[in-house]
Amino acid sequence: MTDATQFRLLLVEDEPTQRKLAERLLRRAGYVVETANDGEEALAKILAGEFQLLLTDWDMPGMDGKTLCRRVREANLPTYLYMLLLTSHDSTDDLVAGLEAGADDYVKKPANESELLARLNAGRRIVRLEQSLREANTQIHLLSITDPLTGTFNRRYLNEQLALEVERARRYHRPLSAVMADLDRFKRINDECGHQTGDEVLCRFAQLMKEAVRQPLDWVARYGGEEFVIVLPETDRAGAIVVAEKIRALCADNPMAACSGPIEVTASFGVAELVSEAATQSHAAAGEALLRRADAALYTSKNEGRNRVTAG
Ligand code: GH3
Ligand code: MG
Ligand code: MG
Ligand code: MG
Repeated sequence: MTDATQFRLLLVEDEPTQRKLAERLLRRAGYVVETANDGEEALAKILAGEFQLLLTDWDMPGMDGKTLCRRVREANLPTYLYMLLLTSHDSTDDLVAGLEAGADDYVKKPANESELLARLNAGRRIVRLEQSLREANTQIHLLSITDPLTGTFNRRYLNEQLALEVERARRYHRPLSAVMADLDRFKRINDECGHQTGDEVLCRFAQLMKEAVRQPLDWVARYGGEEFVIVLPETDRAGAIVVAEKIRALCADNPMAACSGPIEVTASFGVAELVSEAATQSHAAAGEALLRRADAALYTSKNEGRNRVTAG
């Protein structure tokens, strides 16, 4: 955001002539302006729409500007609204009360045009700062739950989210299953073709799993090394076997490019469904037990010759 045209501003003023004048000034400065005649109308518009700036008169019939500021702050909007009070109250006590109610700044009436625009400019800097902070936070959060190599969720997310899935499944009496997947003889691919090819195979396998499930309801996490967990809410044991078998076949039937031409890559799978007997365990402990059972089933698949699905 670099200029005023990308800022939505709500102007609140009960006096029609003053409102018109201010509206014209703000539009000329490039703001996208909406108006309201009093505090109630303004609050409804703020709660319904996305504004970045509020310029409000203090004295108005009904809800006044100071109360409006307080109500906006109490609403805890998802994005920051910069609020500027226009006031003929000029005692220090009044101004302090306005700022304490949640206004960011004030301009005394009658407002000097260039001062008003300069103060709104300062408001835009705050709004931009808050926006970039929010974007950075989202990005950091995403990084903190993503496996950098494969783009699946990571172990941290698995631990936290699986407990929540267990909680939801228990509360609504819905099935929940987990599939543990492990590439077969993967060490050999690394040894024969190098680690980089190994990495590529891992990424392709992760991609294949993500495409095979119903995102975002179903999700895939890297458990570690070449082991992944597929979490399947609303899915019972039989359904989870179907998903695992589909991925097993997709993998086995589609050779992946490697150092000396395409190579067959297979994987083994262990399936488990959340059991109700575990209802006394904590959600996290029940999630861990679910994974242990899927892992035991995977171990059976490995022992029985690999490239297969076993359900516990
Ligand atoms: P199995 O069929 O019994 O699963 O045999 P395996 O060779 O797949 O299993 P093993 O546990 O012996 O070896 C796993 C290999 O996975 C060894 C390790 O170097 C490799 N590996 C783990 N993480 C990565 C990674 O991020 N990139 C690459 N290229 N290799 C990885
Ligand atoms: Mg007024
Ligand atoms: Mg393996
Ligand atoms: Mg392994």
